[in-house]
Amino acid sequence: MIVALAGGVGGAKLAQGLAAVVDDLTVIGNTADDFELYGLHISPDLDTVMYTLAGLANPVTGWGIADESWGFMAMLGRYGEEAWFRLGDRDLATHVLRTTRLRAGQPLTAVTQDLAAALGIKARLLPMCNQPVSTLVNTPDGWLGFQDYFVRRHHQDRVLEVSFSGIENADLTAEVDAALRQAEAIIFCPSNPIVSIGPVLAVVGMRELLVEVGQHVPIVAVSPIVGGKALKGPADEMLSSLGHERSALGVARLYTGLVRGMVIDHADAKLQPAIEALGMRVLVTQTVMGEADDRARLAGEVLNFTKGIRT
Ligand code: FO1
Repeated sequence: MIVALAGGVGGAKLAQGLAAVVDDLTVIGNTADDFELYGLHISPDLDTVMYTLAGLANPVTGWGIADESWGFMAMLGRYGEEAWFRLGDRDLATHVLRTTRLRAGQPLTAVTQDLAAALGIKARLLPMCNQPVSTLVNTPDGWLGFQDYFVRRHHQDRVLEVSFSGIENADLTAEVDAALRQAEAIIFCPSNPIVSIGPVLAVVGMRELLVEVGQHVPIVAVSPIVGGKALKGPADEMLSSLGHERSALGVARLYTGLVRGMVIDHADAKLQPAIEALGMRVLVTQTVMGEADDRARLAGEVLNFTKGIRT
């Protein structure tokens, strides 16, 4: 069984590639982007992975559903609402069901698995934890909720600090614990290392478990930074403003002590010796993913790379 840790759109693409080449895949998704809007529990990263694995994702944005209709948003507009977070009509059904089931007392893990199964997804999709965790971003204008920073303010603010509110109460779920203990390889997808993979690693007990499992199972990460730039989103700016190097090497440094291998792009081949000096193996390949075939191509290469890593 292969376990992937994933955040937003880049993570979802590699998860789709992995699902095409392995029979038994578990994806552990970031839930620190979750927030409440109009009384609904929105889990953007879980939904991005879920829709991508189901073949439903909007190919242009990467989030949301393809061929959406926007009647709900249009009606909100008529009421004069400043609707900065766009919820499509089909997507809305996911949030309504998730919220109803959470209110009825089901844990997020069970709700997520039910929704994913109903969409015909074979891979196991697990939230990183069942407790609420919220990423907060400190900016020159003060602390902002993650979606406020990311969507409403178009991730333009300088990020001075990041915190994960509620993380001290976030435990490993039995499902996440079992998946990691059964894994033959663990892959950190090309997701933002600070706000997508960061919260997953911050769940109480997660790092310790990864260190334990990593003694006999290869753990590798795919860099979301190519040629000093984030493939999508603010990971590059965030790395520099938080004092890290804005490169695949900067990402590798953040994962030191956890991962044994880094997958980097041809554009970053010159970083290979510096990453190897951290004690990691390096695979240099094309990490920028196109459509489904290309995602499966990268997934296959990453899996072969894990097989060559002796633990
Ligand atoms: N991202 C945007 O940039 N604008 C949106 O209006 C937006 C709506 C949205 C609705 C549902 C959903 O599951 C995701 C949505 N996202 C939107 C994406 C998302 O908020 C971010 O990409 C992630 O949180 C970052 O990983």
